[in-house]
Amino acid sequence: MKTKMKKWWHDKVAYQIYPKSFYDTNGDGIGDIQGIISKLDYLKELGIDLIWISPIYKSPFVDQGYDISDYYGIAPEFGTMEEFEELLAEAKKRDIYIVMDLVINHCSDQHEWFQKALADPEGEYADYFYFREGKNGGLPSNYRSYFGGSCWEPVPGTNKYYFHAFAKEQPDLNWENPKLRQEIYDMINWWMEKGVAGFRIDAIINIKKDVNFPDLEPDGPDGLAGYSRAVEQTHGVGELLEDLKNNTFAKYDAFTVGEVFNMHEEELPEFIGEDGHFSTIFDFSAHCLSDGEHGWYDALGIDFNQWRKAIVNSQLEVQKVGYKANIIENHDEPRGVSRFLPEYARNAAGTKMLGTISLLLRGIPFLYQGQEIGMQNCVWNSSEEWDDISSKDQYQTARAAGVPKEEALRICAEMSRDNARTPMQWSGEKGAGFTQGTPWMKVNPNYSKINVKDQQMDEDSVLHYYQKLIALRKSKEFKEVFTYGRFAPVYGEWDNIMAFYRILDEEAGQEVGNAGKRVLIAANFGKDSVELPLEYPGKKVLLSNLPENQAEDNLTLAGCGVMVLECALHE
Ligand code: TEU
Ligand code: CA
Repeated sequence: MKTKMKKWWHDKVAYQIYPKSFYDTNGDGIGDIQGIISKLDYLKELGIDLIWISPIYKSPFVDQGYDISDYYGIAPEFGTMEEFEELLAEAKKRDIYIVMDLVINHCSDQHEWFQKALADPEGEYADYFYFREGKNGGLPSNYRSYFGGSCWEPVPGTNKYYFHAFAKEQPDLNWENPKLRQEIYDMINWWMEKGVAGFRIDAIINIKKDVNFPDLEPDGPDGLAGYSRAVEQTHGVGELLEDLKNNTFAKYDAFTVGEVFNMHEEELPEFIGEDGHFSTIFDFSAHCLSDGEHGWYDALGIDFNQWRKAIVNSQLEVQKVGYKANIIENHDEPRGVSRFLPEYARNAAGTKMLGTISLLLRGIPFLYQGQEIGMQNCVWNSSEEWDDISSKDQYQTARAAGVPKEEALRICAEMSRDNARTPMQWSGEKGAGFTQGTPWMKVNPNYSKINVKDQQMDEDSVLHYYQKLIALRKSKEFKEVFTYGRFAPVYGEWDNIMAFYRILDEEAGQEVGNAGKRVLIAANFGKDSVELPLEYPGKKVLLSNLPENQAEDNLTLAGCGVMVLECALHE
């Protein structure tokens, strides 16, 4: 890719905050905006440039804020608009950008628009949504929503149904309606004017519908077909996305990161090319490896070779076109340490190894709260412990498919979104230092072993390692190569080795002159030590989770060892 045009966000390191579980300052057991403000210095020290905050708008919290009832209001659980403005100002003082979550495929059933639509199902607000009559005495189509059950829910007092891809409390907005689109654009511009740097854009591919809602081949005992299959077959989202961009983000040079599943691969340049719909989109290629055909219960475990292949292929494809945002985990995914590392590697060394790979891939790194201390999946003793609407549904789905109770619990415990939503572990004190009160959600019992405070006092901790890792990525000398250097996989035929170069040369599309560089990032996911012959003489160890040894001809990597080694650019 010829990256002649540099963008302000190319070299940023981002951090996702799930506000409800981040830090509670008033003892109600719920994280809040003041909690975020009070941790800005912590994030600054970690090296964070940009924060994405999961939704903080007014919401009934059926889906934890992804069901918005007022796009212009802050949820009182989190604070006030004045406090949000204070957050913007405090972040700015520290050169930190704030990115909001934009949930515009759907709103809450409590939103004024939907309430007006229900009150007058023939009126103009009904056309903000998809109100449809049933077919052949049944529902308008046979789609199964993401959270289970039909995508169609009766509109009371009529013979119509409204469409929802997610929960029934999250009615989908009708993007074919120009009035609705204008309302959304006005709202986005209002937030941009307030000073946010951009948006993470939720479930955005879903905005385009085949408005004929054709039935699909049923794929489960309920006789329904998963809605994602309809999304896969839908075309034309690009037009809507361009309209969105041109009326909003483009005017502000905003940073936008799309949450995109089921994209047609050939559309990647339109999505994230130089002049794409978005600045970037998340790379979920490793996460999608555990998509089950019918749900979590028939998901396959992730094996190392598949994982390596998924990431390498994705990196090679993306660099022809633009940048993806790299993640290990987020608020919808289990903890990466518990998911992508074999059991013997779920320790500090393995955690540092996984973090090094993720942060030094080509793309925009996003850390998720708690990742920097190596938080892991929680122990779940019963499905009752979950709050998450999706975990509950997946458990029911597994049971309905005949999976025994114990087994259904075990599987869903591994995949539950609540693994990422347990409170941030700030200290070994009661409530993990997250709250003085009763936390809204179970605290992971391992907080006495894994927490910020202890790690701050330990030079060798995961937290200190992440600080060094981010500092290296942003260092004057290596920022260019880690931002614009191309990705080239190496040692792909070696068992358990995940390794790649980042190379700054003419081929990387930059003017390099004498400043060319080659950095090798090599990790040994195995148990036993491995000796790799170096293709290019080693110059300097930049970072490692092993006792440092200068490698020149060979690189010795103990099990769970990772090394970042500057090598000679040419042989
Ligand atoms: O997630 C959207 C999300 O779409 C997933 O359900 C996705 O379709 C699926 O994993 C594909 O494999 C976003 C938010 O991140 C999530 O928290 C919300 O629950 C959801 O949208 C609805 O707003
Ligand atoms: Ca609170």
